[in-house]
Amino acid sequence: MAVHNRDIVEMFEEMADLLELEGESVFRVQAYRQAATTIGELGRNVSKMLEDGEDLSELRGVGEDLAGKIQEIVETGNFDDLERLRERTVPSLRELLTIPQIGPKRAKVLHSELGIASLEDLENAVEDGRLREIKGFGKRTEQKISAAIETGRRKKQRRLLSEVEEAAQGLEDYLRSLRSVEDACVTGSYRRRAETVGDLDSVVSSHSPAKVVDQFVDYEAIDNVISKGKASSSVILRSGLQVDLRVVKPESWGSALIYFTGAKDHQIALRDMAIDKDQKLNEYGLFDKNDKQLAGKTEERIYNAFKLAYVEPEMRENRGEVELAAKKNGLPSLITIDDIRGDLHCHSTWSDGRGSIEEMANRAKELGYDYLAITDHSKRMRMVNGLSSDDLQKQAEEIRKLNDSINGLTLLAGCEVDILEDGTLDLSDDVLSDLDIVICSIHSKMDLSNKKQTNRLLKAIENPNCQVLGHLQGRKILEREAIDIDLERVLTEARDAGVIIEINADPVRRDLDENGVHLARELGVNFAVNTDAHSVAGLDQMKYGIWTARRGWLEKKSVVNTGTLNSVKKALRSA
Ligand code: DGT
Ligand code: CA
Ligand code: CA
Ligand code: ZN
Repeated sequence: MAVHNRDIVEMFEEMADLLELEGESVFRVQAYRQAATTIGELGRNVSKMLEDGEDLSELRGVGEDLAGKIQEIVETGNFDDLERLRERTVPSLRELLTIPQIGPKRAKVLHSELGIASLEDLENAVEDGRLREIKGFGKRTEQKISAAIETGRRKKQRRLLSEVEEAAQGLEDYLRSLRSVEDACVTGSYRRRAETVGDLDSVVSSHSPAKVVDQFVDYEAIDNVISKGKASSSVILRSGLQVDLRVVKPESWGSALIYFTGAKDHQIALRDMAIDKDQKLNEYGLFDKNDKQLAGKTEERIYNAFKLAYVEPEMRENRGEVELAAKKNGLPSLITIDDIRGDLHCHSTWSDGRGSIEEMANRAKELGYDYLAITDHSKRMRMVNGLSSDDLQKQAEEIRKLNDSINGLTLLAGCEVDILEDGTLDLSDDVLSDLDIVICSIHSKMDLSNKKQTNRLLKAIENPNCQVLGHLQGRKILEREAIDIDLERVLTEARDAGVIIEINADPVRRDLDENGVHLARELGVNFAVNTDAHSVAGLDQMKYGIWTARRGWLEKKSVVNTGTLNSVKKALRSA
């Protein structure tokens, strides 16, 4: 499939921005934004839906007009209106919109007041202190913009794992569909399920490499071919993502997988083991000193030749996994998504979620879960309609009523309560102690000093109603740094108090991050992997949390929501 939902989302979002920059009506701008949201949350591929003859204008916020545009994108890979708009807009002006603090309105002001028409202009204006002279741009905004320019520079080179998934799967499908291809796999950081991905490294097994390369460069999602050799090629996809291809003979398939999956340091550790035995390991296989191939066909055989157990890609970071693989039963038996029996953090239309409690419950049932905790925001989060004590009690009543009518799934009445600046919680203890589950999270004052932020969390942990710490580090991948805390101290206190640490599965959060998970695992804390879903589709994002758990070497036993409802209840600290 050439066109992915994400391509459409990006085109519509860009369209909305450019329309706004042009001063178009709010309604047209909003229409594109709404449609982008809808497509982004769709569980199915839009091209497929069109193939099946489904009527896209039935989708929320997608009328006849936008359905037509989607069809155009799917059929041609292009979107005429957007192309024309792009041509009309100064390209460097569009760059400005990549800075989160600058929307179309501010971009227009910057242009008219200071003649700023590019990121470079903006950076100069920040340096000269000219920005703060404009109405609506204080010193703080100036600082934030300066930081965002820097982050943007880093971000340009890397993407979230979730943003490259459709492209990687499409590529794998395409390669596997070719007759001369025996097998194909996207390796590198993508296969290791890292948080971000620089490029995609595809490895193909075939008896006729040159033929595969010829067919590869014909792939319809390719924008431009950088290089093309007898058994390798590099291209840029229309989305801007780079893809490297390497084709090997079937007898080298396993060694090529190990080489290109990396990480470099893992693979070098193996190579050094070979050197110690007077052997040679490269992408073509493991060879003795007479260049006779000892292994290469599968990854297992290579690990085997070193007397190592198979190492899962998520663990190949040279963090000690090679030493463990050398011991009998030394490697952890990593948690898998099938181990998950419920989700303990999600939002509904009661606060800022887009699915009703019932819709969320139905999806949880489809996922085969035994339980789902509804944990809407507390009142401090006014902009997302956070719940007051009264609301929450009403909601809990409704949830308990719903439980009688739903079979096979138990809903828990919970709350994601804000940890206030002084470490107290945003709802009273009587209200909290009546709930089935209380998640405590920080959503404000993210820039406190290490000492204040640490004390804030320690204070929250002291409250016996605090059962789970949600997205503890508060970072957003490629967007926002983690809060500054003494993580070891917080995790230790949480462990001693019986507070569960969340691994938030939202693909921009993945929080705790993998380093935090390693530390917490060594300290012996209990985890919960939760989606924090704000829509029905959000419940399907569990895998990103599982991947972080696996990268942190977690086994099923240290994750509470792999257990029965009863065991979860026991794991939750009681007030
Ligand atoms: P990325 O693309 O930055 O997210 O990270 P990776 O891990 O996918 O790295 P990439 O694309 O540069 O290379 C893919 C794999 O190829 C890498 O994990 C290990 C292997 N590799 C790349 N460059 C070297 C190298 O200079 N030496 C060795 N031994 N292996 C390399
Ligand atoms: Ca890569
Ligand atoms: Ca690469
Ligand atoms: Zn939250």
